[in-house]
Amino acid sequence: MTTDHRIIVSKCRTIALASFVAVSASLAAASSPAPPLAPAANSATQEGKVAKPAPMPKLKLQRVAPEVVLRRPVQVVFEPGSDKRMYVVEQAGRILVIDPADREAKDAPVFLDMRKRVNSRGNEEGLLSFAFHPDFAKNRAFFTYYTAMNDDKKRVEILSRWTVDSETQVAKPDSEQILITVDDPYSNHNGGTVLFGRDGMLYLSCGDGGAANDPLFSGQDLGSLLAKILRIDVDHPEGDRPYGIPKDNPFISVAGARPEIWAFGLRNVWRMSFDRVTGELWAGDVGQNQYEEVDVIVKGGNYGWNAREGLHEFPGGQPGKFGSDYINPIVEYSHSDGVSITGGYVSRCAQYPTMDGIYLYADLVSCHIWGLRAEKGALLAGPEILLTTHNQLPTSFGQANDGSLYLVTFEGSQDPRAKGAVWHIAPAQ
Ligand SMILES: [Ca+2]
Repeated sequence: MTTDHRIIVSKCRTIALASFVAVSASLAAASSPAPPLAPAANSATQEGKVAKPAPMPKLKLQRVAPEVVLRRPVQVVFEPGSDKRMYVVEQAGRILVIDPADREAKDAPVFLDMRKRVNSRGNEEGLLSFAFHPDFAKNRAFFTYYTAMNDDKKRVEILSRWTVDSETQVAKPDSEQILITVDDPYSNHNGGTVLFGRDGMLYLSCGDGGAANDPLFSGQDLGSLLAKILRIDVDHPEGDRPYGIPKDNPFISVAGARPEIWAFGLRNVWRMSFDRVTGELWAGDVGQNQYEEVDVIVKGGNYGWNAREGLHEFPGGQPGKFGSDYINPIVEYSHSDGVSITGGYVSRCAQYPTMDGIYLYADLVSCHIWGLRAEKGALLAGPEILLTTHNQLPTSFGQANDGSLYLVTFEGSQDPRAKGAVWHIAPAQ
């Protein structure tokens, strides 16, 4: 979501093709005690020649349930095993269910209404993300990540677990169990995506807490959960914690470090996703004044905030921290091409083979959707603009069980009452 004080955007800018800086995959060792797992850096064939990647198709959109009114939709999630049940997250705190094949739908049943628990006053506050447990079919569990005000009227970010009523297929309103509460100093930069990896672990992205410039220097502080990606085991509580710490988390033996941390130095990962084939974790990290970045997240990785913004030294960054000991983004783009990155997904849909392996991402303000191909952290092709949505502001992407992709947008503005839409993505030809 957008950063700083650019709150209201009434019209998307149309911008020429991005002048990206493509970044090689020569990943430097992190400045952290535990080194990251550095991806390999080439896609050479056995003959030593680099295979030419397939061209990327332009994209087209088809609106889902066009008569259903949505307010500030920020995510779509599909029920495991059922592409007929698409869950749309409204930022104010509701989750609605839509059958994307039903083009005549007039309204959408409410799966969860937690608006009274959510603080959605700030542009970046609200119910931000939701995920089903991998064993949802058995345990009927799901998870939410949202901003709230605690009993002392202080801002907090909350990760919690809920249960669904199997008969009604609606969330049990009294089933919330809070797993993590993070003190949040400012209204902006709250992350955040919650999702599960193929390893069965829950991953959560937390922003740096807000204001500007990372004033608490949370990015490089392993004692803080802010500006991090966390990884926890929700199935094995330990002691006082309602969750477990995976034994292979990178900082469990580091004095003063929070053991939940998987990666750090990330300013505000609004959206992230796993590639279903490779298992790689892709993140769009929202920049401050100049650069947005696409990152592939690795264990223990340090992505440089606030010493760096993208590849560049950040003015006002933590003294003495700028250097080369950070993992480079796959690509960065400057604020001449957009203002706030919306991370997407790697397309993995048998119906659309020309899109296979393309990572899609967008910018909330310029409304471009780009595609790129990468392999093991090395850029192979792109990024190219595959579509510009103009007056539809891309807030999120979603992926169905069949691997096909969806786009979520605000219509025209980020006004607090803005309507929104969900779109199915397909190749234009
Ligand atoms: Ca915040």
